[in-house]
Order: sequence, then C-alpha cells, then structure tokens
Amino acid sequence: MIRSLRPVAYSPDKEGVEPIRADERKMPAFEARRSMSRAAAARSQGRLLLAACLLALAPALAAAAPVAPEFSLTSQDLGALTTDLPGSIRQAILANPRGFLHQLARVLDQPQDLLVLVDKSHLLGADYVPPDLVPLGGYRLAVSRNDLSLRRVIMTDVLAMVAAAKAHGVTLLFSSSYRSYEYQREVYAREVKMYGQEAADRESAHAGASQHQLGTAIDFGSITDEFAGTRAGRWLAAHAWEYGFTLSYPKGYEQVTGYRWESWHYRYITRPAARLQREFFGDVQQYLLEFLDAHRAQLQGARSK
Ligand code: DAL
Ligand code: ZN
Repeated sequence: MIRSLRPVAYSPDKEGVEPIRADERKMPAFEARRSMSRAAAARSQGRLLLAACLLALAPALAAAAPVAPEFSLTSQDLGALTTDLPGSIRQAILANPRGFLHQLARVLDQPQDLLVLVDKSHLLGADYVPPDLVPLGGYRLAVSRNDLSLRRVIMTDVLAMVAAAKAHGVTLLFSSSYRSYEYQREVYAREVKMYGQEAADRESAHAGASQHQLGTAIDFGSITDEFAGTRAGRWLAAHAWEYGFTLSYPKGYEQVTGYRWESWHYRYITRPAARLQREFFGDVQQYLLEFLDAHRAQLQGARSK
C-alpha cells in the first residue's frame, strides 16, 4: 500500500521521517535536520569510543582493584599468596576470593597464639607454658585421669561442645590434654622403647613438637583407631568444627602433617578458623596453619584501615 505520494526527505540515520510538504521544500528545516543528525551521529560515535576504551581497560582496572573491602589485596596479590597451596585448594579460594578474604579477616582477628603452627619443623621452646592452664577437675567433664588441664581461654567452647554432644546422647571422654615439654620427652622415649623409632615418629612428637604443649589439643576416648567408629568419634568428626575444634592428623595426609591418622586428636583453632578450614582448605588443618604462618604479616599489613 502506498502511504503517501508526497516527496520524502532523505535522512541518513532515520527511517520513516515525516514527509515534507512541497511548499516546505525551500524552508531551512531540511538543512537543520541534516545538521542535527550529524551532531547526534558525532555524539553517539563519541559515546561508542568511550565505551570501547572502558571495555579495553576493564581487565586492567579490575586487576588493580582490591578484591574485598577487608584488604587492599588485588586478585594478582591473592594469586601470588596462594601459589604454594595444592591446586584444588587454590581453585576454591580463587573461585570465591571475596568470601575467602571476608572469612580470613575474622580469622586474623582471633588470638594469634591459638593459631600458631606447631609441627615437626616448627617447635615450641622448652620454657613455653600456656599462661592460663586450668585443671579439668574443676569442671563437670568425663576424664580418664585426674591431672588433665587445658587453657582457660578455650573452656567456653569446650563446655559448649560437651553439652551439645550430651544433648545428642554422646559422652566425650577426655584422655589427654596439656603436655609439658618434659612430659613429651618421656612419652616419645617410651614410644621408641616400645615400638622402635620409625613407628614412634609416625605418632609421637619430639619434645617441643607436640600440639599438646599448647594446652589446646585434646585426645578423646580410647586413643586407638577404633575410636573413629564409636558414637563419640563419629559425633566429633561431624560437629567438633562448630565449636572451633578440628582433627589435626586426618587419614591420608601423613606426608602433609608428618603423623599418621589420629581420629582422636583434636586441636582448638577458634570457630572462624575451623569454618575457613572446612570451606577453603580442604578441611586440612595443616594447610590452613601453614598458610597463616607463611603469610600472616603480609595479610595484616594489607588490612583495610
Ligand atoms: N600424637 C601427636 C602427634 C603428639 O604426640 O602430639
Ligand atoms: Zn594427641
């Protein structure tokens, strides 16, 4: 269908412009419209150019921006901080860097002595004694001997964990706790005598190398592999982290931790750290503590004010 027989003004950027009546042809409207179209085209070209520039710069701008509000770290910084971690753990962190740094900030706010790395190559001094040891006899706890003690600072969470287990019908039996430097020496010598040095080194720490000297590690129940299958062993494996405790020597990680699997040995590392361990460190305490030991100073220096 022919809509109009009248002539139609040409416009390079606009289709279906209003037809111009024959008597309007000599009026300046046509020229004005054409120059307005040129200005509009120039403006839109300018905008396109700006958008293209921003698009080209976007990766550089993103790389230079902090990943999370809690730190001044860029994604490149985080990439460098995580290079020593196993691939799967690094991937988990880099897949959610904001979430990781958010949790990490809370962990760095916890008392540093609760997160100190103690293993075969990071020893405590012979004179290190925790400042706030309290005998467990002063609490309503199931103990297998009367000389046990732990740090007072962890007792609120210890008691919360015991009460939660009890509410599930599970009794947690405390079998070993703080060990002095001297006592570690005796335990190790006894193990060597009984099983030989090679076997002893897989499950008994040299003096100064035991987490028990921190006063924040606990051995539960029978201190045998059978403990894993007991109600207490299964309850702790599922819930201890909720109260800030994690298994120090998990199955299959002897090359990483230096010790064979110990289903009974839990260390308190604070609740935020236990969560970070589960969500970002493959639930391996050693990886988390090594990471903090290696990077704490840099991370604290990169905290946002
Ligand atoms: N059984 C652990 C490794 C210790 O002796 O502390
Ligand atoms: Zn132990």
